[in-house]
Amino acid sequence: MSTLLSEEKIVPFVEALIVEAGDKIRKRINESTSYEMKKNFADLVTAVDQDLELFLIKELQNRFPSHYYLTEETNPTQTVEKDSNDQFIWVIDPIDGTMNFVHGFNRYAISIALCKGEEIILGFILDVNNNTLYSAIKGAGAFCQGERIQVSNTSSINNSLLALGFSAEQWEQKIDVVSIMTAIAGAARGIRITGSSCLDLADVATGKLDSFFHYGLAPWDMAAGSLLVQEANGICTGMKGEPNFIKSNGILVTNGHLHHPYIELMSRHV
Ligand code: 2AM
Ligand code: CA
Repeated sequence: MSTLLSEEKIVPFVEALIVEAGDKIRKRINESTSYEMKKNFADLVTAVDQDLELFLIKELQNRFPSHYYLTEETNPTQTVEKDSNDQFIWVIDPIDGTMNFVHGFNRYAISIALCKGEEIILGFILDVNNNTLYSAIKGAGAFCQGERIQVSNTSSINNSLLALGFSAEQWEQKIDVVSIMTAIAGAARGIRITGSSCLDLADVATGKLDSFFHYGLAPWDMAAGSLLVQEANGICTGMKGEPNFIKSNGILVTNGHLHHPYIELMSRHV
């Protein structure tokens, strides 16, 4: 890791923290049905999301007092200043898959990434229900429960399993994900819509899925998972291959072999 920080100290600290946070979510599972709406009826938040985020920020602030935060649910005191490439920024989603959490559908995760300026240097995802920990270190690999992971070798769309998602805003605006999905339905082996982007990214990184795309995600939905995929030798771009997927309106993720075939297939329907 080409930073001022020592990964040997940070990685175990964040891994222990995210596991502790997972315990806290599981202990409050009975509160999951009590939610508020944010922008619309599909955009939900619970007290568990908010409390978890504050807990994570407090613990990280104690340990790294000069760092900054970009988070989904609260406005931490040290928010990111624009155009500073030397800032260390923690990008946090306390629960990715809040709608699943509220409905008792067991697929949601905690996602934490550390960036130096715009470069994502560390990524951590905890699959809360399976208590499975994913970690990625820029330049040093991607891991599941400490074991190195690798994307799939699938090289034809016909043999591929793809996941996609709808963000709360897309649901309202009806961006035409459905027509892209229809095209893929005739070409790919299967399609999954699971409701947790960061776990879909983790599943591409481990080779369970071959590809994933999603419009309208926020940085906290994809920062940690995108590093996991890249360190597992996969590719993340915008939907038309743009390198800066965080700033694009959609993200396309594949095992690499399928990247151009999927861009080509989707470009006929975007
Ligand atoms: P969330 O659960 O943290 O909100 C579902 O397809 C995926 O889209 C989830 O990762 C979900 O993250 C994300 N998502 C849902 N609504 C969103 C919104 N308004 N902005 C960005 N991402 C959103
Ligand atoms: Ca969230």
